Amino acid sequence: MKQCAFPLLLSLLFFKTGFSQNATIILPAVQRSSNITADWADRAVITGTGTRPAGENVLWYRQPAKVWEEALPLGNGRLGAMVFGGVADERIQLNESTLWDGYPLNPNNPDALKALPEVRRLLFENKNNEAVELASKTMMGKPIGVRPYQSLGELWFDETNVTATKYTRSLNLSTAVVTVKYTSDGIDYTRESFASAVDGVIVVRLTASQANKISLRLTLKRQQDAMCMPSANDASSLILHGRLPVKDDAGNPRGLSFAAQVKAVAEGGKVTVTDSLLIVDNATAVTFYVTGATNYPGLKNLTAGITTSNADPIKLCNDAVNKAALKPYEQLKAAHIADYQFYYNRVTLAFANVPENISSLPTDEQLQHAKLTGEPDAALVQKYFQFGRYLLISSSRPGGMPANLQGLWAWQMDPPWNADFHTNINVQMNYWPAEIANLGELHTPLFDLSDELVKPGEQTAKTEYGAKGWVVHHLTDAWGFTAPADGPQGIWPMGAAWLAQHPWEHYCYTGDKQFLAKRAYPLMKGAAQFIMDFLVVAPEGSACPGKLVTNPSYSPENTFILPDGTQSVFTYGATMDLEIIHDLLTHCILACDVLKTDADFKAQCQKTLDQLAPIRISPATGRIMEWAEDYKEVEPHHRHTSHLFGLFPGNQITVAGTPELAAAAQKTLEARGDDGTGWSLAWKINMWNRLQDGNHAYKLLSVLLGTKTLPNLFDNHPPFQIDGNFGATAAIAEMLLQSQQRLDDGSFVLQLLPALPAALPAGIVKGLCARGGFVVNIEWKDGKLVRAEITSKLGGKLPVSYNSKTVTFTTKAGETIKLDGTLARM
Ligand code: FUC
Repeated sequence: MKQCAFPLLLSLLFFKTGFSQNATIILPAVQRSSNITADWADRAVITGTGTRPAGENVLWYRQPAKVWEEALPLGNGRLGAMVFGGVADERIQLNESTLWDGYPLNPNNPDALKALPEVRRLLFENKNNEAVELASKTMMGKPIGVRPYQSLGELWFDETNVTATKYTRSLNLSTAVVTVKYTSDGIDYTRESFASAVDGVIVVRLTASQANKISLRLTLKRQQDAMCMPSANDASSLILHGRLPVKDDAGNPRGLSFAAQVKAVAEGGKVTVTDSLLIVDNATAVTFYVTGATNYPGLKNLTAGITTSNADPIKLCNDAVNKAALKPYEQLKAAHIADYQFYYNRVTLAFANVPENISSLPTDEQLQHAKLTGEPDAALVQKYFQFGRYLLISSSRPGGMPANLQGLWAWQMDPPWNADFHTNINVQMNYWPAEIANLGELHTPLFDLSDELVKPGEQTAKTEYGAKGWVVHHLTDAWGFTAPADGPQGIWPMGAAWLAQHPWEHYCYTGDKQFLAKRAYPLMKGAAQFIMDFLVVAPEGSACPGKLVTNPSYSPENTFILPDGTQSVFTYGATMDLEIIHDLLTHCILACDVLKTDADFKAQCQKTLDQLAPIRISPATGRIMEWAEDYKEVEPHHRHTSHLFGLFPGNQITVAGTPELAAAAQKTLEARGDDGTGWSLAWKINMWNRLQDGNHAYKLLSVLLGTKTLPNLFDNHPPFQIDGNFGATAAIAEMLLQSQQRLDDGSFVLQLLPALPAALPAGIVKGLCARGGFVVNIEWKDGKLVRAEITSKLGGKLPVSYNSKTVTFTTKAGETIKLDGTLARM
């Protein structure tokens, strides 16, 4: 099926007129039929300047989006929308988080296991490229990669107004409502949009200050594989329906079915639907109820072995819009805001000393100011932090899919890197803010994904490595792909071990032993079982004889120079592997103690840890060595700082506990430099925080906001990739609070303002979470702690530290400890 066809269709969006070579006519939205791209043109001429919308954490602009990366995101965890805010021509691009190409398959390479001993021998004999060649031939998944996450479709409409004044469009982060406002011919027009998790619809409402002034034509579109048509059972709805064309090896169709629906309810005027057009004439107000659905079986079903679903996406859409349309608009909106604020309102952040002349600028100009001055204003940092929380609330809800490389927002049929779940940094980074920013429940889709990967991961472990436990390589999809993908960089069997850090952290923050026993520990144990089978003893003549190392091993995705001047990527015992393994086995041992279980397994973990090759410092450079051999990197400023996993998100390298390693980590960061892709910067900001150097952290945050942030505040790899948003959100929180230091009695030290930058001298944060089950409010001024209020959810010991002083309290569940700037009780 191809995209919807229009009668009298003109095939170009822009077409040159016969009168002048350069003049172009822009067609009204519903007549456009060229390929869908990121670009958008609104025919309206906008004059004058709109005024700043009310509210503090608001993204706002004085012109519609000309490109997708300027549009404003809405999401309810499952449905996503990008609102362009066009006046004459509006585009709302739609996503549904389960719309993945592909199907479950067995991608494991049967040749891998036989080749593994030879690959290992070659690597131990420093014949790195011979190993790369053999592994590339024998170990790669079949197919060698995953299929993409795709856009659901597009809602386009054109209105009669082609001029506007006082134009603004905005996203209010405290209500999750996008508002477009303008005046045309003396009439004030307002459009409000939100994505309701309560009602499973995106609601768009158009109003005008005079009766019967809204007339428009609307259609649903998709680049491929779908048709737009009237609803069979609703005279005011359009449906976009399709099926992905993928077939299995036997030729059976395996693609998901999907649908989107828009229903219009007008006040005054009338709504008609013909072919692929929905027409509203002379309405005073109109509300669109938009939804989408697929027959994806869901992560929980896939985990249970149920790989197909009989769900009818058209019926699902119909039910959702009809149910929503029965409710008054104000009721839908109030329910949406209440649901959203249940999460959002848990944390407030207010930096003082915010310069009003800059903080009142439209967001794109505020960003431009950050770029020109090299330093973001504090209001932008505050907004960026809350935007990160907004994005997680909008793209990761319990029971749904985890946030992918683009959260859930993608306009393409083949987004960059398939908008997949990259497990060698990116999907984990998405969840760094979840606990500290008081959104712990939103972490659960990542655990659901991990659960779903266990069975296929066990199959991969067995087929490719002859190992027990579960393994995930450097990426996965919605269908449980766990084999090596893409190329040699995909032979990185550490994904499960890293993923297993997350449920452990969830336990540390919540103290939920039931969760630890039922969900976290099984994931951790299975990941550790794979690791313990995979590790091998390094032979004499290698860099670490007698020690346990990974082999093959890859420091994502870096290349080094061999002594003979050639380049390679494969090695044994890359430092990141050792750090991830140290993290995992340490946590497994702690979990066994908490749960009083598995003494033998615990002993095995301990024995493995004792024999694991250590992190080493290069005698030549004083930096943390990235590989077992002290190779030079091809790209000294490479974006991955993998060998500092132990600094962040691990906790093996600490300023207080391992000062030599911390100093070497600092040298490593200095050598890697203060630039990078969006996510790379976000990672390094967190690392500088852990080195307690808030000023250096802020320097990199300034680079991120000044150079790697798109006008809509989306992170720019480039291209758009959401991990940098989430990574930097966690980093802003960790400037103010850290709690990773675990004492022998199981309590965690709460460090107040551990990496406060001079650029943020005063402010109040309320509601950050700390390990051990604490909720923390902090006020500071002139760069110094003024007071802190720490509420204990679970009771227990509370060590608090500030400025090298530590005081320990004993708390009862529900109790709030109030402290002054010297940590004395108030
Ligand atoms: C990793 C990174 C790339 C990109 C991709 C999605 O492979 O090295 O920069 O972010 O993930």
